Amino acid sequence: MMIKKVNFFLFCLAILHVSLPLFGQETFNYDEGKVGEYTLPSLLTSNSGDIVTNEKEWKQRRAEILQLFQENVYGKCPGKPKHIHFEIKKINKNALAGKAISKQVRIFFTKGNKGPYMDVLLYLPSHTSKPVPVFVGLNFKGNQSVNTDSTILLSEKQPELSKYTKKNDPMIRGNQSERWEVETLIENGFATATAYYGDLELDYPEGWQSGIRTSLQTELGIKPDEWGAIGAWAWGLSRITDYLETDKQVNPKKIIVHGHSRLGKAALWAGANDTRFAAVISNNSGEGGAALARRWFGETTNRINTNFPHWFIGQYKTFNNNVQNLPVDQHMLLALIAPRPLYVASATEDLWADPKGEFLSAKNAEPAYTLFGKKGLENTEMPPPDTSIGKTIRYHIRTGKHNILLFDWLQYMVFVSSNLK
Ligand code: GTR
Repeated sequence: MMIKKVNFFLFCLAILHVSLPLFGQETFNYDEGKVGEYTLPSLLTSNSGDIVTNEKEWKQRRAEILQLFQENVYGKCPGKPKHIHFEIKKINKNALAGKAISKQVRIFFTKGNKGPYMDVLLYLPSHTSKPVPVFVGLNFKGNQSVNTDSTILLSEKQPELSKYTKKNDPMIRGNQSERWEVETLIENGFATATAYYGDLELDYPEGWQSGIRTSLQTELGIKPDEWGAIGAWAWGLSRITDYLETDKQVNPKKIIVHGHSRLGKAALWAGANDTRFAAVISNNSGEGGAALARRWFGETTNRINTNFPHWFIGQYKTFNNNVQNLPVDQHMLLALIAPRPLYVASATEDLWADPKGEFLSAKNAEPAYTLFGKKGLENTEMPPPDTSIGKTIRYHIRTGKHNILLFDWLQYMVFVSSNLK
């Protein structure tokens, strides 16, 4: 009898062992054959069970979905601080060999100029008679990293990060310029605005203590644990937009938010919350960004929450081993961008971000676009590498590694020009 019980116990364990990867996703899968079955939460079925069939009903459903993401993934998203103000630190009318005007603007979030701030670097094409569209995105290593332009003010916050991470990361002008096609954008009539993401919150688990989640809690009426770092970065993107709306050289109806990787997650969340962003671009944003959480491939919910406990709220961690119970999946985040143009991009060697999961997520966001009579990806199969497909939702998978490169930028410019007439 005893032996039988033990055998039954072992049998159960064996079953659990087989099924845990599918549901708990505690190990990493790179085998398409092992992805398994999953069911996505229904985009167009409201909390009360009604099917959404038109724009008007979508408005309500959209609010429900936004709330589900706030409560389960990214946390609350505060609005514009009452005392926000801007200080122009530097204007260069002859930037980039005369091709551009650069403006460096400090955004203060509280009264006076002693409180927390973020430093924005804006390049505008010099030879334009009318307000221009602008690409807005945060950078990983300080404004001086985006271009070798010696007039860019050095980041004040970036050196602080090295103190905590103990990684020697000297500030080198232009060491991220491969990712920032400033000249190409300017030559094509676009402006580009950026700020260091660490101005909002330094990217390490205790970074919130010296970031805006702590310093602005009274001003914004939100406790540090009611949102996460991704939320803080997304909030910062909206504050850049607050400034851009005051700049006469910028077209406020053509503000495009973009981001790579973790900053792609932030760009999507910013685009979901702030409809002033006329178009949204996610570059290799992966888990917690464009990629479906339920698809067991590459990074998992468990892994992202373990490695980066500061990115999302505590509630998200409760789904570490049962992602199938998460009331949302990322196609619903993408749908929050509808009917605005959305670009999702992957890279062939970036399996960690699950390119197919990013594609399928974009595909499953389509029904929201259809409600507005907009065309999404249309294709049901992933396109071959280096081919962009779709209209209002567009997708490509670039040959190569996890990065944002000239090929990506060229697609984004065409996408914006054709969608934001
Ligand atoms: C990875 C992380 C990804 C992605 C990436 C990045 O370590 O697992 O989710 O965001 O970092 O930001 O480069």
